[in-house]
Amino acid sequence: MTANALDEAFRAAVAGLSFVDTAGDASARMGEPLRAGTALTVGAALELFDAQATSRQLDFAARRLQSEGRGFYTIGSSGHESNAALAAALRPTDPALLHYRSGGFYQARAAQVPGSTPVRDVLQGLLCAEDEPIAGGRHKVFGHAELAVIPQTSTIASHLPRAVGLAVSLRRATKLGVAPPWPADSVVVCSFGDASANHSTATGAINTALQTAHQRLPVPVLFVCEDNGLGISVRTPEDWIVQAYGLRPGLRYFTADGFDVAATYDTALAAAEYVRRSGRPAFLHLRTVRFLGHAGSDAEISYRTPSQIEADYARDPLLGTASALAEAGAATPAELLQRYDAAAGAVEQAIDELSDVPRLATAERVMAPLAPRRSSAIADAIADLAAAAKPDLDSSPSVVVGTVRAAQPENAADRPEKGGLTLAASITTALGDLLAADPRVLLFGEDVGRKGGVYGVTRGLARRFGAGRVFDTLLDEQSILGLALGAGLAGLVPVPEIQYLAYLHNAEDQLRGEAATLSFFSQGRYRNPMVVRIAGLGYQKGFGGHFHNDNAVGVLRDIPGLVTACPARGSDAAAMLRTCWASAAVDGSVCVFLEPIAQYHTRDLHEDGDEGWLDPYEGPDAWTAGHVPIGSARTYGDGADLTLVTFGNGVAMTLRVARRLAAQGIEARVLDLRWLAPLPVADIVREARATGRLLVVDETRRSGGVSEGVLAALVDAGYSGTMARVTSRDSFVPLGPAAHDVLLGEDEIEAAAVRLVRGEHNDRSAGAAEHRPPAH
Ligand SMILES: Cc1ncc(C[n+]2csc(CCOP(=O)(O)OP(=O)(O)O)c2C)c(N)n1
Ligand SMILES: [Mg+2]
Repeated sequence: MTANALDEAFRAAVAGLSFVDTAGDASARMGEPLRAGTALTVGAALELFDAQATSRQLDFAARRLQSEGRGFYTIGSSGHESNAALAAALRPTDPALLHYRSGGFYQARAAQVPGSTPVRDVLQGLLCAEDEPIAGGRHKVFGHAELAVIPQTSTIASHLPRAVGLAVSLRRATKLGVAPPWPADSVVVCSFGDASANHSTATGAINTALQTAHQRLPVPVLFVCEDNGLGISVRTPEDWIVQAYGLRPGLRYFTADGFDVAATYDTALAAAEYVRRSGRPAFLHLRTVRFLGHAGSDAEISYRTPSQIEADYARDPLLGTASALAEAGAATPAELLQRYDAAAGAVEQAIDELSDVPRLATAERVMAPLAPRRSSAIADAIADLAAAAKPDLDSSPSVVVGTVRAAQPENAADRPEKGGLTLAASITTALGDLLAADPRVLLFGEDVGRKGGVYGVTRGLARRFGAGRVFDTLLDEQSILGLALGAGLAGLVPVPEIQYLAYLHNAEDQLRGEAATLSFFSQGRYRNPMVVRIAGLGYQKGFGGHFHNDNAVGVLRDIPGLVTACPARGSDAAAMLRTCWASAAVDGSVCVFLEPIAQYHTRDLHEDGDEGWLDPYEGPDAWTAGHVPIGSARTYGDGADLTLVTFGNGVAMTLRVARRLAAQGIEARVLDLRWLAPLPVADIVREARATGRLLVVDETRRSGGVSEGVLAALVDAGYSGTMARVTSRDSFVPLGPAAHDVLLGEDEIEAAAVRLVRGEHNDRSAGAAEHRPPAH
């Protein structure tokens, strides 16, 4: 269906409406109900018609602008404009996460906020204008900080976990004394399509909301399904949405036909009131039609007949509002068409004003909001943290480690004897310090609360800080990350835990598509700071198999702006955790804190009982001096023969190998990357040039693993020395002793180091055995 055909059908239908002349002064009736029994006044209905008409005219303009080569986006809202009534039923401060067809909502929301320029906003989005208010020309999204509209990605339903997380967090933040940016009694509204309602992200988020409400915790979220019966070309089975969501215990279901503006408004009002009053989730099923195909590029005629398409004209929500107004005697057909044309005129005028828009023209400008890193502000935040931590530490139950206090670890292996803590105990203690010093910090995940995490890393923290701050979640990684996304928006600093790296993969888009893009698509107007703790990597003793030893980090390394920390030992872990916290709090960074499980409770480095892998836990006085900036490596030794670059489990292995090499007269230095993204490039290049021979010791896979980044960084920097790598194999990790056949081992590291020093490295790199030339 073309825009012209829709326009003509609407004009003809309005012209044919019968106007009921109530013989009164229409302007005097603005405050009266549109019809008996509705809360929608005549005046409000006229405003809704204007919002709907404006949205429709913007869809027409989008097609025209594209045909002129000026516009770049044509997915429209035509047929869905009844969502304007939803906006009118909500407060303009109710956070909204909108479907891409919620154009009517956007216009009506903006009409509630003086000074808004919603026509210009949308056009600037279509034109990719650099001064568009939310994405700044990076995408066409509905979003505006002053309108409480949080921009969404194109990934359908991916915003629902965040919406649920925000609903849970608004009241929780207020309880914790943290003022969220929206009123504590807000309703969080999220809209999505009928096909999207089947997506596991949607079903998971709705389930999470219900499970939360089932525990009598507030989760004031209104799910709005804009049901046009189609997902691109695929029909949603008749009555499926009501079957799926109309009968869910705990989910109050409301339904409205978008053609009937008064009924839609009344139903939305009842739904919003229910959610606000009860703090429980509700589902509003808004029945719509879809005009103009899925997008400008969609040849709808290939999967729908002309008569099917034309039958929808009679259900046009603009026509519905127009006919209700005519029937009420509030506007004549001619007056309605005048308003419709006035909306077109306003759109045209705004287009003229935007005839010469500035567009993003350099990579630097595109990337500017990607990941701000204000290193001195991060350092200052750590100094402030130290000041805030001191009074609490003085009074908290803790044990003295050297001259420093730390929480008492409950795992026997982690108890300090010679004045040091394991990696796990250092993380526990540092988490405790963060919780004590910053009331915005929340810790949550599967088993994080009572059990204290699968490996005991959060043990004791729920008891110490209460279930409001350290708590168990349900078993759904998308929802755990969604809670973090919402909590960050609400002004908190969430520290979610994912039990194993393998199970991040299952929810990865919440990090990649949602968390990491928000700053980019909102120019930092919205941020979702977080520090995602993930237990991962291989070499676990006692709990084997791939899923508990997953070493696939490629999926993290290529996410623009994401910080990935990977501490090898306790002292680094504590300092790096504080850095991640500060970066999240100060710059809104999305940080992954990858904890090598196999090092959690390791005490010894070279020999049994040497306790070489225990570290003192430094107290607040040392935090500033001990600050570890993002992207700064740690170097062990100053051997001149060889530089061994490693991280994670590799650090302890490589330090042992370095000792064995020394016994053979090879002096190596060991560089622990500490940060897998951004890589400490300057440190790598400096230490490589210091010896002229570099071996990357990488426990992750040969393909997509960390070594690729290290070697490429050296090539980019023009490093001219020799270099080689040893890695784990491109395999999943098997259960039992065979794990060591695919995971990198110390013998392999040592042999490669010796070969490199002897100049034999090129033909003997591990993992490439099948390509090796015959041995000489
Ligand atoms: C996760 C994901 N898969 C596929 C797509 C491609 N896609 C975009 S819109 C769409 C159909 C959505 O239909 P529905 O939810 O009913 O919304 P409607 O467009 O009908 O309003 C699809 C498959 C996507 N954006 N995201
Ligand atoms: Mg649909």
